[in-house]
Amino acid sequence: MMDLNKVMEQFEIEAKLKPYGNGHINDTYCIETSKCILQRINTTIFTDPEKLMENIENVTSFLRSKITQAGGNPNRETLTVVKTKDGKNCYRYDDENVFRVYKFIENTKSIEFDKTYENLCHAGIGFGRFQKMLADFPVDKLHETIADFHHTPKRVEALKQAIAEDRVGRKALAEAEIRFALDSALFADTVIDKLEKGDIPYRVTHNDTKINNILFDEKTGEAVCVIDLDTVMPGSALYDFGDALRMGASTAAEDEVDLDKVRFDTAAFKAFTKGYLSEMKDSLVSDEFALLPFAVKLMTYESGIRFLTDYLNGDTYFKIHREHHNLERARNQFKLVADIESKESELQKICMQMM
Ligand code: ADP
Ligand code: GN1
Ligand code: MG
Repeated sequence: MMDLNKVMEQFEIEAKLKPYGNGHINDTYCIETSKCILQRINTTIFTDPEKLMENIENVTSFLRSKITQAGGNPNRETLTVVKTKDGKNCYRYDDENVFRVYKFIENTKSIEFDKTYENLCHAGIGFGRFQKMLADFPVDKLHETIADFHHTPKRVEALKQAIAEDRVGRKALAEAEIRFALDSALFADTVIDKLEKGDIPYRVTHNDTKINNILFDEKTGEAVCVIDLDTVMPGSALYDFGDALRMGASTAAEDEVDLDKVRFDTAAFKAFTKGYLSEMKDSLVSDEFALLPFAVKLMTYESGIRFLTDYLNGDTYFKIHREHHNLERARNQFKLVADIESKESELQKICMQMM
């Protein structure tokens, strides 16, 4: 393990000395150092961290001025990148070890499990507002940090290649899941086709809208700040909406193995959608609006095939905690896909009632 204190010395961290107490003998000072987050960027996945940090710097600066104009608190409502002493956005120790520092956002909480409908409504407002505030950000200024991240048909191609190669001899263990994935592949190109034809717009999207990528106010429970901006790229609003509900409206964790526990909760969908549309209703074009329920199915399917592909490739992408973890995750996501499909018209009705 490298010396992380040495890493921290590279960053411009404010440290103020303030006289402390009322002692009559010694000179006493309190060293006030701003609380920060240190992250090592995963350079296996994000191969160009400098470009990634350029995206984050541009997006957060843009948000900062929007938040200020709206009378908000930019130190709380968006991430603040702490520069290195030589003015860079990250510190490259070597090719595997690249670090960044953000100011710590105080008095907030993360929600991992046990989300309430109220949490989901606030998450919808948070992600919707994030998209709305970035509506006039110049999309072409952004680097693609992971190529074709939500290009579902290319994800299907990657799965087919993994099946053909069967690198670690797991194909036979995943027959049912492979069949489900390939049988369902027909709908994979719906969103990308519409983007490419110009029926729906490319927007600045977050692309990883898990509920734990929002910080909530500790007291009020309101969404304070959208974090984890590594995948902010040009994309579709549908990706963010669908991905948030993939986990947000599941009754179980993403890797729950008891599939009877894995269901799509339409009331959770309603709660999130209510929050999301309160921000985005006037911005969405009709095709985006019509595809909201479908997007949840699509993103859940995409997530399932990504887990399955990684399983067949020998677990090289997602961290695993047990041998068949990625297969279990894929199974879980496919169970959810089937459940979402059976509820799609009900979800459509919920959306119509909110217009
Ligand atoms: P990962 O990409 O590994 O998911 P995140 O950027 O989401 O990493 O950070 C992991 C966790 O650290 C978050 O869920 C949140 O709890 C906490 N966190 C990250 N950034 C901040 C911050 N600026 N202030 C307070 N907490 C933070
Ligand atoms: C990864 O880093 P984390 O846990 O927020 C992944 C997402 C997946 C998610 C599945 C860059 O997100 O795309 O949906 O796992 N992020 C990346 O849990 O691949
Ligand atoms: Mg995260």
